[in-house]
Amino acid sequence: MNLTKLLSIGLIATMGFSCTTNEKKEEEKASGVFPHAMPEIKPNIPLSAAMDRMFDYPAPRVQDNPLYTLFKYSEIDGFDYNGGDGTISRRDPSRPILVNGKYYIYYTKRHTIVPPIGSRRAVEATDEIPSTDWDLCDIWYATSKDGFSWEEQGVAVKRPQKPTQGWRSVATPDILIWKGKYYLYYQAFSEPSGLRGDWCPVSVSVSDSPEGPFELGKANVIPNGAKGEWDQDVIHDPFPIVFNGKIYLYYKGTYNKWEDKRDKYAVAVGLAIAEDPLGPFEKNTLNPVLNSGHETCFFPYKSGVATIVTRDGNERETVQYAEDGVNFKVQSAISLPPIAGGPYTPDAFTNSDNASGIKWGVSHFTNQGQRGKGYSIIARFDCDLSTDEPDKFFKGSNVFHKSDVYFKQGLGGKKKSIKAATMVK
Ligand code: AAL
Repeated sequence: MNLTKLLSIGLIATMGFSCTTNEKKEEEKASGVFPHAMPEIKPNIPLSAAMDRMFDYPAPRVQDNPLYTLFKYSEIDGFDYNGGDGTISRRDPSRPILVNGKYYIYYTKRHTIVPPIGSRRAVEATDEIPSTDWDLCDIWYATSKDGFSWEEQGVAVKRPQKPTQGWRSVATPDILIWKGKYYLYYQAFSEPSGLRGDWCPVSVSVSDSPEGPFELGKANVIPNGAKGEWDQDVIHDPFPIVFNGKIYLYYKGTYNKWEDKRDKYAVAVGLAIAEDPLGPFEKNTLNPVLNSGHETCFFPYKSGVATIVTRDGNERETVQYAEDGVNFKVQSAISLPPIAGGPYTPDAFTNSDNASGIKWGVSHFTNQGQRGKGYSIIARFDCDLSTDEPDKFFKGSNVFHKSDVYFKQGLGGKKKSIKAATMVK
């Protein structure tokens, strides 16, 4: 092709493009109708509330939204569950950390003579019979070279001797690396879970190595709120990151619940900030900072903090972001979020103002096993909530289940008897 021909094609193409753009603008102005081609910015025409807020997301199309992702799961082999008889359980894993070429995760492990009898029967729990899946547990750790295949190594934090806090069970850990030391924050139960709700203070243990030994650093490191405050009873799922040069520790609280209003249960997430891992932790004055969520999952993202909100509340199954780590806004709605997710977060402790986000992690599945033999397993999840070149595989906008997933949900409430009566006829 000669140069003249090339130039003229270029000119025609440019003219064509500017005509289309101009035409589009004219069209918009003339009709005030939303255009066929997706506008990159909010068009200057009257918009419905839904189309107006579409431009408040990181991108108007979900497929282009860096804070939207699909989640894909892989089984982790190498963890023995005693044939699934409910006597061994692993749950609530920490985020993986990478030290000297090896990933480490920490998690709740229960190995009891019988499966849990349930929180409603907590008074019947003994030194050998667990009430809940996280009763009579220790914190164990596993390592991996690739994040897919893991090897259990042993106990990281053993429940201490009575009466030290946590003698009944230590559970739901997450890890902080701060000035070369490793800190595990975890729930320390001194009674069977279920006796007074799911009551336990948070302890922190410290070690010079990711492999331990971990020694108790401080018990009750994040104190409960005063009577009448939302977090008076529950400080759960402690989850530390480094942000703004400080330790930002997010935690879950269930409220509006105990003692006499169990069916009014609500969940929120609070933030406590410290300059030293052993505290003092100061609670944010705007707490709670999330109106939804359950197990906590936060990560530094660009110059702010992002979170995966999994279950409970109006904003469950969303990804949210806060430039200041406090005022979170919904960025996307997601499907199949990782429950109790611990994301591998390269910038969890780097205090970066351009954090790269996350691509994988570990999470748990509860409700394994037959009725009365409940236990949990840890699995790997993959996703794309990172600032790298997007992996299109994770930006698909739908998840389709087989019908059995829907049918297995079952019918309850008043309609159950209507259905039963109809079926008989
Ligand atoms: C979870 C967490 C906390 C609760 C229990 C074990 O998944 O929210 O850890 O106490 O359930």
